[in-house]
Amino acid sequence: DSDDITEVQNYTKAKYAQPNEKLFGAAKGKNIIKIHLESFQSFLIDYKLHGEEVTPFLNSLVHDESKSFTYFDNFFHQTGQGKTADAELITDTSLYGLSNGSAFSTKADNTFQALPAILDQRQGYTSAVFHGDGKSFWNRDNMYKSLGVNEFYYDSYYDMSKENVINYGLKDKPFFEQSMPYLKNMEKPFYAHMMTLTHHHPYLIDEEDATIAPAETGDPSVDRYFQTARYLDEALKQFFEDLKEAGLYEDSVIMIYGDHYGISENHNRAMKEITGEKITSFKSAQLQRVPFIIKVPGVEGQGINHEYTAMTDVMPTLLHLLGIDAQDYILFGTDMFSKDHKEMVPFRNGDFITDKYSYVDGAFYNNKTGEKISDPTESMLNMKETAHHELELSDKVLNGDLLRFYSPNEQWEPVNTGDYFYPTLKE
Ligand code: GP9
Ligand code: MN
Repeated sequence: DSDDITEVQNYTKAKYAQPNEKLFGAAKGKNIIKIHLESFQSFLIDYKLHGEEVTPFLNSLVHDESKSFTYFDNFFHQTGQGKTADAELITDTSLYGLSNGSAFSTKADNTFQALPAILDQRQGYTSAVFHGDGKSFWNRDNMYKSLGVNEFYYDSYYDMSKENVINYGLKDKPFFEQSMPYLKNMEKPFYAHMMTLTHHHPYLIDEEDATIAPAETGDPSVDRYFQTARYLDEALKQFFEDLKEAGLYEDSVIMIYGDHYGISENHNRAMKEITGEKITSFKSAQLQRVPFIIKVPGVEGQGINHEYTAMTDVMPTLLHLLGIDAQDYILFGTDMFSKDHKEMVPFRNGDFITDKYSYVDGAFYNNKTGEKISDPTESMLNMKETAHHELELSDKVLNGDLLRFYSPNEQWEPVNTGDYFYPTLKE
């Protein structure tokens, strides 16, 4: 009830981090292109297989000589069973997914105060999601209405001929290619979310699309993981060229993130060969890093930023870049560019990571040495309580549909899902 939302509000207001003055409003009015790298883990960045870079294009953004991009190398996914859908939920609402199942599937009728709706209401943004799969996967066609997504381009908008499709859906190269005309036609400013798919378990790839030999661990999905990552990297490179040609590159915010791990703990033997280290539970937690790369037009990139950050931080960061104070909203993350950004990354299972130590499977570890800490300090134990409390509060929001009782500010109008409709282009 409303007491519960007050408890949540007190927590998030106390956690709030003031914007970085230099960046507040720096992206106001700019188009935002958000690119979802399916199953992409940060260990792929700069990784060399058979002496070759696996993802040369992404690596070139990470080591950007033009100083446009900032790469967060300590950014973590926080997804649970909702996988892709959790990544979408967390980055657009700064709430956590559920500990069981996917909120996209079970909480789509809730009230949300999500980025697409806020950007529309505050600054006239048009939002869209692009994805080469059926519209009802993860209940997207219902959930997007509650988030305030204006346009949804799904399989009926694409040429899904046999040669264009593998595994779950449209291959990334035709996906980006065929998305361009829709993107170009969008009303500006827009918030466009491009969701790739080919680099998805079990990493199937057609021979003509494979431009790097598989790894040789003998674990087939691990071995192919590098081939689909390479394919995704090439698709992305082509998309950047097309954006430049369309005049959409220079003046847009471009934000790239990995959605969740691609290699589960079932593949620890092969991953030992890949990383050269035994995959302990501590190591496994460290492997939950996914890339977060961002370019803001007119703002010099920072190169590699080592701040410990995560998916819940994305929405407050974007709000501040657009000049909207995050303080009004119920958000569990904090602005990654703020001096007061909070370096505590809770995972959905209750483990968490800070810039100095990790709490995994009931034990604390020193990040630098990987050694178990047998006598955790008071502040470490308090941090554990805080991380768990934060997850519980987020669960209360979703399970009690608490945002019904919350009005962020005078500008906020509750989303009316009846205003949204995602017509099928062809059967
Ligand atoms: C399907 C795609 C895959 O449309 O988003 O979802 P995942 O299996 O990664 O959650
Ligand atoms: Mn996914």
